[in-house]
Amino acid sequence: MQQDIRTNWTIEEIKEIYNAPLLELIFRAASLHRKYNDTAEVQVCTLLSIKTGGCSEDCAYCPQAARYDTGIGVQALMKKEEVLSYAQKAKDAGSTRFCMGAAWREVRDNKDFDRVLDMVKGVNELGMEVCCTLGMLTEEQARKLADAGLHAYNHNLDTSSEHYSEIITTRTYEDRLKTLDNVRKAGVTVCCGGIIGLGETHEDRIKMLHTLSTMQKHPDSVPINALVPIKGTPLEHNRKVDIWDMVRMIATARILMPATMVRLSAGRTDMSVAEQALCFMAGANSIFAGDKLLTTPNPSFDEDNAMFELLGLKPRVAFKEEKQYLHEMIEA
Ligand code: SAM
Ligand code: DTB
Ligand code: SF4
Repeated sequence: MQQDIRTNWTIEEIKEIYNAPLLELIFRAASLHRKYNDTAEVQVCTLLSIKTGGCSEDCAYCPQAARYDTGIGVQALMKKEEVLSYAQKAKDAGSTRFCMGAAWREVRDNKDFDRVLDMVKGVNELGMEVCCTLGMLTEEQARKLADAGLHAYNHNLDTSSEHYSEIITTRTYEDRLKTLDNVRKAGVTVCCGGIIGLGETHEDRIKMLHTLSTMQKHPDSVPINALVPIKGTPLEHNRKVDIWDMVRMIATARILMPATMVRLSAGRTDMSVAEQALCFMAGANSIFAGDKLLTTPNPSFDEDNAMFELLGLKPRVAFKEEKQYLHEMIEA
C-alpha cells in the first residue's frame, strides 16, 4: 500500500500524470481514491469570516485587500459569542469542520489573538474540528493555537513559486513555507492548496502540485479553488476556469496524495451538479458548505443536501481518524 504515498515525485512524473488522457486520468484517480478513502464520504466544512476586509497585502485575487476598490467594507474582529452561534448553526446543518478566516497579513500577539484563542476553545468544545486561516504565524503562535484545541491551519501556496510574484508582492513564497513549517511543528494539521485561473500556465500548476506533494509530509487537506473574479481587483477580467482544468487538477492531486482530503473549494456556484459529480469522481472528498465562503456566494446547505442525496454522498464525521485510532487502541 505504502508505495502509492510518495514524497519524491519528480516534475516529469507529475507532468505525465497531469497530461494523461482525461478519462484515463479520472479512472486512475478514482481507483486510488477508492483504495484509500470511503468514496461515499465528503467532509463538509463551513467558513466564517471573523475579521473582514482592510488587509494590507496585495494578493491580486482578493476582495479583502485594502488597496483594491472591491466594495467590501472593513469589519472588526467578531465577538466570541456571535462566532459560536454561527458554529452551532453550522453543526446543526451537518457541518463537522468550522474554519475561521481573518483578513490579516499575519497574527500579532495582542487582545485580538487572545479572542481568537477563546473562539478556538469554544468551537472545539462544540465537538467540531476547528480550522483557522489568519495569515502568517510564528511557531509560538502556532503552539498557542494548538493548545487552545486548533485542529487545522489553512495557509495556501496559491500558485507556483515562479508565478507567485505576479500575484503577490508583499510577502514571499518562503514566508508561506515557513508558516506551514511552524504549523507542522506545533502538531496542527496542515491545509494547503491553491487557486487556478490566476493566469498561470499548466507548468505552474504542475510545479505547485510538485511543491505540495514533495513536502516532508503531505498536507492533510488540499483545497483547490477556482478563481472567483472580483470587480476592482487586478484579476477581475480573468477567464472563467474550465471545468476540465478543475477536474484535471483534482485528479492529479488525488494521485499524488492518495490519502489527503482534496477540497473542491471556491467556484462551485458556477458549476452544475454534474460537473461537481465529476470532481468527486476524480477524487474530491471535501467541500465548503453554507451560502457564503468568506465574502462571496456559495451553494446553500439545501442545494448541497439535494446534491448529496442525488449522488449518494454522506458527510464525514468529525475527528474520524482520531476516533478510529482510539477504537483500534481499545480493541488491541
Ligand atoms: N489572510 C489569510 C491568508 O491570506 O492566508 C487568510 C484568508 S485568505 C482570504 C484565504 C485564501 O482564500 C487565500 O489564500 C486564497 O487561496 C483564497 N481566496 C481568496 N480570494 C479568492 C478568490 N477571489 N477566488 C478564489 N480563492 C480565493
Ligand atoms: C481556501 O482555500 N478557500 C477558502 C478558504 N481556504 C479560506 C476561501 C475562499 C475565498 C473565496 C473568496 C471569498 O469568499 O472571499
Ligand atoms: Fe486577502 Fe489573505 Fe491576501 Fe489579505 S493576505 S489580501 S486576506 S488573501
